[in-house]
Amino acid sequence: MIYDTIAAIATAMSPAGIGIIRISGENSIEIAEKIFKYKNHNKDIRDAKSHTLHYGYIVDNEGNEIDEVLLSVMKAPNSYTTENIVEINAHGGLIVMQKILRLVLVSGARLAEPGEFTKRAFINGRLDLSQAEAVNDMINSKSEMALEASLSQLKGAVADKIQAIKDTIIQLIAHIEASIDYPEYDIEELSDEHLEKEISTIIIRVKELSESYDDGKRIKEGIKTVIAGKPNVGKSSLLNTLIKEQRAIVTDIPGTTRDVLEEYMYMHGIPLKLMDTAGIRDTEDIVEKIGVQRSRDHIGDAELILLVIDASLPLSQEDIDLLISLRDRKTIIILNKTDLEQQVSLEQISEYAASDSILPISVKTMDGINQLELKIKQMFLKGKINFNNQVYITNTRHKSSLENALISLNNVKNAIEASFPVDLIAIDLTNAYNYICEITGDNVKEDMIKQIFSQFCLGK
Ligand SMILES: Nc1nc2c(ncn2[C@@H]2O[C@H](COP(=O)(O)OP(=O)(O)OP(=O)(O)O)[C@@H](O)[C@H]2O)c(=O)[nH]1
Ligand SMILES: [Mg+2]
Repeated sequence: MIYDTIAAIATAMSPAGIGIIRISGENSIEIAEKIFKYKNHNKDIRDAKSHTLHYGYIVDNEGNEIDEVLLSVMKAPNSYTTENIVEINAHGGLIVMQKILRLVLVSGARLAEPGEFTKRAFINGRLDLSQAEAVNDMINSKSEMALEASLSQLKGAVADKIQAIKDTIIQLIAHIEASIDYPEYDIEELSDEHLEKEISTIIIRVKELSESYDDGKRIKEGIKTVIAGKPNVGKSSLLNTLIKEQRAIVTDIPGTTRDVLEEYMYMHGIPLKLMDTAGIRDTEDIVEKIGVQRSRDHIGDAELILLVIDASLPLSQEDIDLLISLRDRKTIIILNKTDLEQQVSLEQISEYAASDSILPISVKTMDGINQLELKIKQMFLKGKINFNNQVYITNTRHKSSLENALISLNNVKNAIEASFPVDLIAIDLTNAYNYICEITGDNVKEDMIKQIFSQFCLGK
């Protein structure tokens, strides 16, 4: 299909060495001809071969040189969008880039909407929907691991799994439909046992993929790790040390942190979303009170809690209350300030928590920080989280399509058990198929018809 020609600044809107203006559509090379002049000769850019780079100037309609650039030409269909693409590599100044973009727009392009280049790549069939979404995820990746997950999705890892599931469902539908529509061909009917077995296998595979979302989400967003404790124990200091940046305000006044601070970090291969919270205590201060409530809320749905206790002060009731309330949670108890004289002993804490979850450290001298990082790593590698080489879905839309497919597949299973007629079963099976197709964004009908006839060679 032919669309209008779109253009946008493709690089970040900040001063940089190089900035790229991207133009895609039928007229992009004509537009380039209007604004580009070769440095050393008078050739016509329209004669350029695909995938070539050209050195020259961008000039306005009065012939003024705006910037010295490298211009690349990628002709349809071998480009990102499958359309003619011109990319102008300009000097990255904001004013220059905007000037060039304006010139491109005046010369016949329209300003692209967000994601429109990738949308065209999808509409023109170069990427499926899950791959197009992966492009966006890659751009927004906060860690190497998240980047790997989206790269594998872009390469089609999710699409391959989906395809395998789709193939199995469609074979069943094809078989059922053919036996309904072409009784004269005497197609062997599927036995209920066979059908049930096939459906159960599909359910397991869909479930597996759907459940990979939790790990996928962890990779994308990090394991929610809340640093908690009463005021002034060193929570904010710990956050700053772990992320190696003076991000949170640290003072010796209890109640310094009022709001929740969130930082993403990558610890020994494990992505963490670290949260520094307000120290928990009873207070009349309205602002602090809200902060304390937020701390409690975040502790409520944290996956890991780093409970900090000031070991240079006697254990207080506030510490004990927190220790008790976190008994059944995944918690590391950090006895901080070991550089000072100790008032809290390991034995005391062992009354409330398993001794291998307690760790003395000093944020001030960095004693124990390595052990803390190792402990966090151990906790997650011991557990069921395993981030290696699996296919994860990381997208909520995919998750909900898979869940809907599961509902339909379970309906199929129940219908078989209740010995419903096959055409009813086919309806639910088709629903499941359509939900799965939503993930890759396929055209369902054509796909299905093609499959049915290719499988059975009917109607020749
Ligand atoms: N001696 C010593 N002092 C520390 C250590 N860690 C933190 N502190 C000090 O303890 C005080 C409180 O530290 P913060 O990090 O602000 O404590 P917090 O738990 O975030 O406090 P609130 O935000 O008020 O809840 C500061 O004066 C820090 O310099 C440590 O390991 N040793
Ligand atoms: Mg603080």
